[in-house]
Amino acid sequence: MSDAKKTDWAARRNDFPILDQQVHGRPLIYLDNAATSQKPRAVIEALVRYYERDNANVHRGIHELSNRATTAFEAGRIRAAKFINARSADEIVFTRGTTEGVNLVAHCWGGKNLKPGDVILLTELEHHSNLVPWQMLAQRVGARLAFIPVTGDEGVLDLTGLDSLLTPQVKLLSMVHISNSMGTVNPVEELCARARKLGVTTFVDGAQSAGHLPVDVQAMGCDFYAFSGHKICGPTGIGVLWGRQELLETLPPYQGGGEMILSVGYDRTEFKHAPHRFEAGTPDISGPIGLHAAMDYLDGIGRENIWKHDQELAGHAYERLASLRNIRLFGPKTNRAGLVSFLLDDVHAHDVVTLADQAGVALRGGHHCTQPLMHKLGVESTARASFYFYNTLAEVDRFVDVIVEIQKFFAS
Ligand code: C6P
Repeated sequence: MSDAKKTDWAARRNDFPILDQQVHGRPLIYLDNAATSQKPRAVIEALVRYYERDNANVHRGIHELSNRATTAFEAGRIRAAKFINARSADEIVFTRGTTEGVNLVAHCWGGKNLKPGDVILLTELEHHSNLVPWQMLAQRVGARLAFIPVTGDEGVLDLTGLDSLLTPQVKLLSMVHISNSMGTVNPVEELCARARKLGVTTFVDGAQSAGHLPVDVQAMGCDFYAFSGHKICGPTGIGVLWGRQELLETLPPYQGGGEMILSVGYDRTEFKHAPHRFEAGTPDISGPIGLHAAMDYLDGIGRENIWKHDQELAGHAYERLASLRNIRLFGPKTNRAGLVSFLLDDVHAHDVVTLADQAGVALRGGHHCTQPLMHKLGVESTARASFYFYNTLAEVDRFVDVIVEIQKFFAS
C-alpha cells in the first residue's frame, strides 16, 4: 500500500477547525485553496503561544523575551531552508509573500544587472505578480519582455521555439512552477538547465507549488524561488524568497532602515550581509513562527502524499466535468495540479461562483490575476475549483453535482 493510501485524510481534515461549519445552511466545501489555504490548529496554536508567552522585538533586545522571539524567528528561517533544500538559512529572505519576492529581485537584481536592450523572458502563463514587476523594471532600465507561448486551452508551454527565444539578449528567465489559473506544471528543471547553459539567471514563482509537492531548489537548478506562507497553511503576511547565496551577496539592499545595517553615519551606511540586508525594519515576527509550524505540519503528512491526493481530486473533478455538455475546460488533461478551471456555455463565471456559494461551495471566478492569458484564450474569466489535502472525493462529487444544478438552472 502506498503512503498516500496510509495517510488518514479524515483526521488531517479535523485539524482544521474552520472547515467544520455551515455556509448558507449547507456544509462548507472550501475549494478556493489556490487563493489561500486554511490553517491547522498546530499553526493557530503556535501563533497564540508566541503572543501569549514570547512576544518581543527581534535582533535588538538582550532581555529574555527578545532572545526567545529572536530564536523562534531565526528557527523559522532554518526550517524554511530545510523545506526547500536550500544550502543554508542565509539564503532565505523573509518577505510578505511571493509578490514581494518578485519585486525584490526585480528591484535589486534587475536594477543592478539589466541594461537597455536586454530581454526578460517570461511565459504566457504568468500571474500578474510575476509580470507587472518585470514590466516596471523593463520600463525603468530600457529592457524588453518576451514570452514563451502557451498552446491554447490546455495551457501547456509550447517549447518548440525556445531556442530562438533564448537569444544572447536574454538575461533573465522567470516562470511560474504551477499555473494558478490552468493547473499546468511547468518543466522548470529542464527550462532552468537550458537557461543556465546560456548564462541566463532564473526565477521560479513557487506560489502554487511549495505547499503541494516536494521542492528542492538545488535540484531545480534555479537562481531564485519564491513562495507565500498563506498558501501552505501558514499565516498571511509572510513569504520566502530563496536566492543562491553568492548571488544574494552581490545585490544591493531593497529598502533602507533599521536592522539591515552594520553601521550608520550621517552620510553613509554599511549594510549587513544577506539575508538581513533585505529585511529592513521590524519584521513580521509571528509570521516565520507560524510558517515553521505549517512546514512541520505539511512535512508530517509528506508533500509527495499531498501531491498524489491533489492529483486524485483534480483528476476526478476533471473527468466528471469533462463528461458534461456545454462546458469548456482549461488546463492540461494529464499531469495537472490540484485545480480545475472551466466555463459553462452562456453563464458568466461570477454567476457560477455566486450560485455555488449558495450551495456552500467556495470557488473562485475571475481572471485569477492572469489577464493577458485570459485575453489570449479569448475569455474574460473562468470559474476555478482548487483543492488541498483536506478536501475529499465526496466534496468533489458534491461540487460537480452543484455545477450540474447550475447548468439546469440556466437552461430552464
Ligand atoms: N494567486 C490565486 O487565487 P501572493 O499574493 O504574493 O501571496 O501570491 C501571488 C501569486 C503569485 N504567483 C502565483 C502563481 C499565484 O497563484 C499567486 C496568487 C492567488 O490564484 C491570488 S490572485
